[in-house]
Amino acid sequence: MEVYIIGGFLGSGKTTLIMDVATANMDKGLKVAILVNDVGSIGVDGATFESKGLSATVLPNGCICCSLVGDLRKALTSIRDEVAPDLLIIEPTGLALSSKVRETVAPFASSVKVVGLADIKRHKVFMKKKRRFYLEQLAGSDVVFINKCDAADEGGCEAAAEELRESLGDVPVIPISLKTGAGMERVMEELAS
Ligand SMILES: Nc1nc2c(ncn2[C@@H]2O[C@H](COP(=O)(O)OP(=O)(O)O)[C@@H](O)[C@H]2O)c(=O)[nH]1
Ligand SMILES: [Mg+2]
Repeated sequence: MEVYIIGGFLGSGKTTLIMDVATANMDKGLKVAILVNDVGSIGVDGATFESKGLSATVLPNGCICCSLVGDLRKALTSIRDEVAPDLLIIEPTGLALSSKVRETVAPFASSVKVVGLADIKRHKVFMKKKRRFYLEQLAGSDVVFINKCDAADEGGCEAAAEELRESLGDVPVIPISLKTGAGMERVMEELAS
């Protein structure tokens, strides 16, 4: 099974992105499963996913990058053996380091892709006040999307993308809006091709 890990702070649009990506892959005939560890909105996410016909596993009360590593391994084993999806999409908590989740997931997956989701509305504040963690969380990604560009000032998302490219090095950084659909063809190129 292929695995996508969608990292980023609470409220940056992880669940919204996962629904779009899961739907696009299901439309292509793939079997898709979801594993949610987002303590902020567990009930909602689990129910929402199930209502779309996705197999959803929820791991509440902890973080799969640290206290729940054992639970994550158990969940991965049972998803792989019992659900056997083509694609598993994981939503860690907003505080998880995706690079740590990747380490745990790798032995269970034929391939792992880590996506970092940033929120343009909070980019400036995070660069100033939470810079180290913000960049460390995004740095483990194979691709970074800056979301909510519909709510940015003219040129704001491109400037933020450039700033992140300078800080993160080799990672592609792509401005998008999950609300308006701007940049979605790049999202699907990366995650549903
Ligand atoms: N303006 C705007 N809001 C968005 C966009 N994408 C998601 N949101 C909203 O941001 C909020 C948090 O989204 P959610 O997917 O739950 O984020 P998560 O906590 O990372 O899973 C929700 O109210 C979404 O409707 C976007 O592109 N633009
Ligand atoms: Mg969520």
